[in-house]
Order: sequence, then structure tokens, then C-alpha cells
Amino acid sequence: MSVVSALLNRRVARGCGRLWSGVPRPLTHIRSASVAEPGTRRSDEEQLWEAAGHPLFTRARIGSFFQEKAVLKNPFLEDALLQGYLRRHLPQEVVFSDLCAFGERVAKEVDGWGRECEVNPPRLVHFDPWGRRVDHIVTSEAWRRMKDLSAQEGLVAIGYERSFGEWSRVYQMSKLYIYCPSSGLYTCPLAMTDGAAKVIQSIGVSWPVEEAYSRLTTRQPELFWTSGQWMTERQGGSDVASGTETVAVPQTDGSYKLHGFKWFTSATDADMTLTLARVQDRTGATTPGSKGLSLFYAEVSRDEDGRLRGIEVQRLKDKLGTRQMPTAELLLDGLPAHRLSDEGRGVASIANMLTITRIHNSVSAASTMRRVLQLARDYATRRTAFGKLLKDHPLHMQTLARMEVETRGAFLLVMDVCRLLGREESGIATQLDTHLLRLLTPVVKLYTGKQAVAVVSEGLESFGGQGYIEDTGLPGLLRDAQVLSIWEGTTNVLSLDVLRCVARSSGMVLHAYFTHVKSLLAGASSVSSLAPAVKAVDGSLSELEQFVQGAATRGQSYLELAARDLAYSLARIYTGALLIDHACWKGASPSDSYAALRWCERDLCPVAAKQKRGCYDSRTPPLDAALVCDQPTEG
Ligand code: UCC
Repeated sequence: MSVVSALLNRRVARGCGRLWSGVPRPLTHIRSASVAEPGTRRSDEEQLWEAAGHPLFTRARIGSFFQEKAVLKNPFLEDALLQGYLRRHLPQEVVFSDLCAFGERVAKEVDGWGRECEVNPPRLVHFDPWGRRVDHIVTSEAWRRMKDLSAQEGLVAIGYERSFGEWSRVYQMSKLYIYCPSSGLYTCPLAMTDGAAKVIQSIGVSWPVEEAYSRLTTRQPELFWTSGQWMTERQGGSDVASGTETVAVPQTDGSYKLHGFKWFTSATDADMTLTLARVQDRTGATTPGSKGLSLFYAEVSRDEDGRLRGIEVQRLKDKLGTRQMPTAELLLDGLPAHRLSDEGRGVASIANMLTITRIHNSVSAASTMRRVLQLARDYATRRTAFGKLLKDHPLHMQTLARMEVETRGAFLLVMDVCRLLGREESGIATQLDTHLLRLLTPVVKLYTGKQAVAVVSEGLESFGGQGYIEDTGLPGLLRDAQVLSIWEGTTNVLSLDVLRCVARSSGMVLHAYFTHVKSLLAGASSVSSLAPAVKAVDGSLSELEQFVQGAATRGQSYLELAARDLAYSLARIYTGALLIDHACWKGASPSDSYAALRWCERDLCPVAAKQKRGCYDSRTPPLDAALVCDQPTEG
């Protein structure tokens, strides 16, 4: 709008002001076309309006300044560390061009579908209009598009095609890392699908799961299946061994029918599932505990009347986040199934699935951290406060830099575990690799789950009040991040898993850990700029070794009290070594070194510090309990 027409408008508005005084004034459209530059406070027209004696924001006038929104750009092109990591380990043109094209698609197209999944969540239709039970989980068009996209892009298939040998998992997970925060949580069914394919592959791709395997790993959308992982029952999700009530009744043809109640089944619109149940003997008795559990395969199908075969969907869960994804309570009432494991080997057989879903969980955690940072970084170039852009406020950039250090650490830890998985699957893993993979899987899952909540929360804050506004899409990132430390094993359950694998391997997993961290540090010994970081990791590693040696003589309760701090120490020291190692690579940037130095300034070995303070002594648990249960004193 020109100045002249603005003045005209002003006169109209003034005239109308008298005429309409006391009653609402009709809308007078005077918003300026000379859009204010980001950060400028007043448009020309607003200045005219003010000069004419009108206060801003009177009546229908809302002002012409609108805050610029953060723009999602190609997440591959925006990610210096991801590109650097791949240039170092997988410098293949075809990988770069695929990730670049996929990143473009994610930013331009898929992110919108993800938003649609959030605003149009699944719903359950129990009955048809004539009263027949149908149990239809109705999902959005966008959710279904995600399924086709996942097949086309090979988001599961890449891990099984193994076109890039030991680096195939790194390639697959890099793609998922780009995709996850825009996926509307479709990465959850993909995690379980990948896990199911892995279990089938480890058991043997033969009847009755031959077809399932080819469908789980196909790139053809019309053939692609997703899988569920139904482990959680009403008596609890962590203590699977004693909490599983589902029974498997043998049939004369060698198959089974399952009867039980699955309390928490994610992505329940899956085509098949893997689940645990107790085989009934001829008297109807079952074996309690872990030894009574076997692994079953079941397809989700409908009978000729359109009813689910052997399944009733009780209800969908009302969750804090992950609302895009159907999560249901299921009554299994004669679900036809096939036993995949030997009787009593259910937990050990599904452990492969847990490994895969825990790695996917960690990829999601690192990816969500990266996404919030990418958006916060963009926003910092658009938002002006106190007279300058956010990017020009050193305190703001310090906060983002701290988030960046966390995110880089998480990324390298996750990718290292993917590297180990790739080595194991391509048959070139050393014993050290295998031990490291077993130890680091619970460690990476528990540590990145916690980091994600902290980093995403900080990320929201960096948008000020807008970070708290639902339809910016930012609060959803935080809600979804919160689940990452809960499902697939909580922080404490995974910390105990660390102890379990140390005990079962007679300490060999720790031996592998110490050996590998030392070799990473040795590679950096001549790089003087990294000396403070190397010294910090080296010192912390010695403290950890001392703790481990001392702990070997302690009882189980002492170790359990130390388990979480031990897992954190393992994560921080290993990540420090990875950051240092990456900073030594010939293509490393100054930021890679800076990130390593900053990471290593923290307490890398909290288990040693807490031990010195007596946190795991026998007098501590009653004090902890008394503190938690402290009651007001009378009087
Ligand atoms: O939440 C769920 C679905 C959510 C959606 C998933 C999507 C996630 C991706 C997101 C991306 C966006 S499903 C429910 C998840 N539930 C859990 O994760 C369960 C948590 N609880 C545990 O992890 C426990 O530690 C249990 C259930 C594994 C403990 O069971 P047991 O029977 O008491 O364990 P045992 O007796 O120690 O181990 C039994 C066998 C042993 O093998 P053998 O007999 O050969 O010595 C163990 O070594 O299982 C083996 N085993 C393992 N092997 C146990 N855990 C593991 C492991 N982690 N890795 C390898």
C-alpha cells in the first residue's frame, strides 16, 4: 500500500472513529504492503498511523509485524556432522545423492504429512453401523502415505540388502535420522518391522515366516508389511518374565491359539506381530518365569465377516505424546500363531528385536535433538530481541552451542553402535566388536533418551513463548521425546541390563570397552590442541577401571545402586573418546575439535565421584527411602 492510500485510509478511519464511537468499528483494512523487514519494529504505515495520533493496536488494527517462523531446510544439507561422518566412513556418491534427495523430500513434502498425522490422529471404530464388531483403527491418509514412502525409500530394506557391506546399517540409520522428526512417528512401526526381520533372520528364513520376511524387507509398497512387538501385559512392561499371562494352546496341526491381554501394543495397525506366551501342557499348566516364555509369530487378519481373527481391540491409549500412532490394548482370544523359538527361549529369542528397536530409539533421540537445533539455529537468524538478531547474542549462542555438543555426542555414539551392528551382520565383527555392541546397546538407548528430553526442552525455550504454542509443531517434539526414555526399557531397567551383560560375559564386555577407548585415545596422542580432552577422558577411564575393580568384590545390591551412574559413566567416557577420534580425522573441522573439548569438560565418570561420597554404601538406601517418604512432623 502506498503512503497516499495509507493516508486516505487514515482519514477514513478517523472519520469512522467519530461515527462509530461507542460501538465496534467495522474492519478497516489498513495493513501495509510494505512488509516490515524481520526485526524492524514499525512499518511506514504504522508510523503514519501513530503520527496521526492513533495508538497502535486500536480496535481492528492488529499491527503489521509478524514474527518470522523457523524454516525447515533440507536436513541432510544442513547437517555438517552427518556429512563429515559419512565422508569419512562411507564416501559413496550414490549415498550422498540419495540422502540429499531424501532430505529435500522430507523438508518439502514429508514434514507436512507428519504434521497431518499429529492433527489427525488415529481413532478406533468398534462397531459397524449395524452393530457388528469390526474394531477398525482408522488412520490418516498421511500415515498411510508414510508406509508407502518407507518401502520406496528402503527404510528397512537397506539394512537387509547390505549393498554397502558393513556400512549398510550406518546408511539406513542416516536416512532414518533425517526422516524421524518429520515421520509422524512412523519410525516406530519401522523400528519393530526391522526388529522382526532381524529375529526372523536369526532364527532362519523358512516356513512359516518366509513370506513375512520378504514383505518386511521389500521396497515395493504394495507388498510391504509392518510388524508389531507385543510384549507388554497388564502386570507390567519391564518385568516381562513374571508379568506375562498370555497362554499358547497347542493345536493338532502344530500351530497354537493365543489367549491373553496385551496392555500396550504400539502401531497396532501392523500386518503381523511377534509376541511372547506360555505354552500350556496337556493339563493346561504353564511354566512360570522367563523359562516358561516362548516366542510366537502371528498375522493380523480378518475373517469373512470382517472381524479381526482372534483379536479384540479394547481401546486406543490416551498418551502424552506419540499421538500420531495407534497404541492399543488388545484382547487375544484365540489368535492363530506359530511358535518360532524353542519352548522357554522366548526372551532370549526376542532379544534381537530389542537390540534393533533400542538402536532405532537412539537414532530417534539424536535425530530429534538435531531437528530442534536446526530449527532453533534458523530462528536465531530471523528473530530480533533487544535490538539485534538472536544469533548476535553470545549468551543465546552459548546455549545453542551446548545443545550442539550434546547432539554431536549423541550422534557419534549412536552411529558407532550402528557401525558395530553392521560389522556383526556382515560377518566381520571381532569378539571385541560383539562385546561392545552388547554393552553399548542399552547404554546408548538410556543415555540418548535422557539427553533428548533435556535438549528438546532447551530447544523449545530458545523460541521463547512460541516454543510453547501447539501449532508451531514444537511442543509435539517434546512430548514425543519423553517416550524415548520409557519404552523399550526404562533408564533403570537398561542400567540393570548393563550389569546383566557384564555378569554374563564375566566382565569381557568391559574389557572390550577399556581396550577400545584406549585405542581411540592413542590415535589422538599427538594432537596437542586436543590434549585437555584426551587427559580428561584418560583420567576418567582410570577412575572407571578402579571402580570396576573395586566393585567386583561388592555384593549385588551395591552394584545395583551404582548401575545408573555406571551406565552414564560408560556413555560419557566413550562419547568423549568418539568426539576426540572424530576431531583427529583429516577432514575434521575446527568445530569438531571444539565440540570434543567442550564435551570433556563435564564430569565424565559420575560413578567414581558418587562412590567417593558413599552413595552406594549400605546405609544409603534407608536414607534415600526416608527422604522420599518424609512426612510432616506433628506440632
Ligand atoms: O514398548 C514396547 C513397544 C513400543 C514401541 C517400540 C518402538 C521403539 C522404537 C522407537 C523409534 C521411534 S515393547 C516392550 C518393551 N519392553 C522391554 O523393553 C522390556 C524391558 N525389560 C527388559 O529388558 C528385561 O531386562 C527383560 C525382559 C529382558 C528381562 O527378562 P528376563 O527373562 O528376566 O531376563 P534374563 O533371564 O536375564 O534373560 C533371558 C535370556 C538370557 O539369555 P540366555 O538364557 O541365553 O543366557 C539373556 O542373556 O535373554 C537374554 N537377554 C538378552 N540378550 C536378555 N536381555 C537381553 C538383551 N538386551 N540382549 C541380548
